[in-house]
Amino acid sequence: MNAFEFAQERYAALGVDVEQALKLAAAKAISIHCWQGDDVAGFDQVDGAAGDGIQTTGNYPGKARNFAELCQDFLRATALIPGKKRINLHASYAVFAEGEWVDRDSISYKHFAPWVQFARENSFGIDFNPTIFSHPRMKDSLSLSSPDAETRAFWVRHAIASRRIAEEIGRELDDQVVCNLWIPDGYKDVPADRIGPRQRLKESLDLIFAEKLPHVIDSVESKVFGIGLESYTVGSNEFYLAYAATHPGVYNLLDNGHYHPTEMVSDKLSALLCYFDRIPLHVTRPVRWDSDHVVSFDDETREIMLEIVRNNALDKVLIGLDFFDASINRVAAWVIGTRNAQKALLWALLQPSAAMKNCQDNGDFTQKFVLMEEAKTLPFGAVWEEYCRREGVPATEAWYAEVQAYEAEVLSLRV
Ligand code: RNT
Ligand code: ZN
Repeated sequence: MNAFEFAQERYAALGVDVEQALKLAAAKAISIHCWQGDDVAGFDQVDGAAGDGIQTTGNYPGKARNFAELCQDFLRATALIPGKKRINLHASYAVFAEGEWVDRDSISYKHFAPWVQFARENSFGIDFNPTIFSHPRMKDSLSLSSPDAETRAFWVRHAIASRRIAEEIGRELDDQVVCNLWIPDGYKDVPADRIGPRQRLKESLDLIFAEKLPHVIDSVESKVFGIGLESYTVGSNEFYLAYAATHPGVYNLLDNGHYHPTEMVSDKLSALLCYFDRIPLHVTRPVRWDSDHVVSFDDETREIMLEIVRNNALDKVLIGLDFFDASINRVAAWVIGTRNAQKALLWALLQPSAAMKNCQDNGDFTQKFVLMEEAKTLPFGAVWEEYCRREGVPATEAWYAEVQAYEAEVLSLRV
């Protein structure tokens, strides 16, 4: 009996069907953010760098500088990651023809057609985001809530253009595309008026979402604070949750770096699932604050996946990733973070959830506790390695040698 067969038996004894878990893990797409590859710089600004409420730290050499390099790096990473993949794009990654440039309120589908071709060739789905930060039209880090009507109008036009691009991508790929809106708008110090910016944001959102687009899954992403915007965030959790609840078709995206440190996104999923048929996620790793560290195989990542599985919500929760670490090899960062998300998903699918639920419903909390703890040391590694083998990717840490070779041959030549 090999290690995988042994694992199958151990799991079966607790009522867990390993083959079924492998099947479900392989079928669930994870949306991998393009912005890990270049520190959220994008292609549309000279010397683009993340600004307005977000920041990357680190200066590891070799970041992607253009469309070709970003695609090449993304493919290097995804060849080492099991499972179904989508690529999550930001509007700032518009691909312009030689000598062409248009501002963000004038971008259109043609600027993303090369991405669609890339996605098609590699069987990736696509998701999309308007880019409402790191741009001269941000006024004091305010956009859709700005007191300046022209600033608001510019960003409304950009968000509408982004939704239309997402719609066309969806039509082209015969798919539903998440179009997620996040803005940094807020104030560094205690504001004198809290409701004005929120009323203006609400008006802007109503203009943005007026057009019904059948291939788009719209979402809004709240945040508790941003860097340099510590005292007040216009798009708070309450604001967007209430907006989504009262605007059918607009969903509330949960980023697990965007809450107070003891608030858990894993606990929010079941609450939202009572009311929403979809929950888009940004899975990240906040270290003391919204630091966007690379996703680890840690307690909260596993708990988030466990809630998706236990609530029968694999079709309802749309898993996206959001991290950007410029202090380590960026291709390795993609691989580590996405393999960990996949690993946590498979781990969740292998928990004896039915048996534990039974115990809870029968008031047998002792037995539930016993199962929960014993399940932690089941032979998960053997199943993970089998999953990787079946997906045709390295099962062990051996994948890193491939990234090291890529660094020597490709990344280190970028200066
Ligand atoms: C920022 C939000 C947002 C961005 C990306 C680049 O705090 O998490 O999702 O990270 O859109
Ligand atoms: Zn996010």
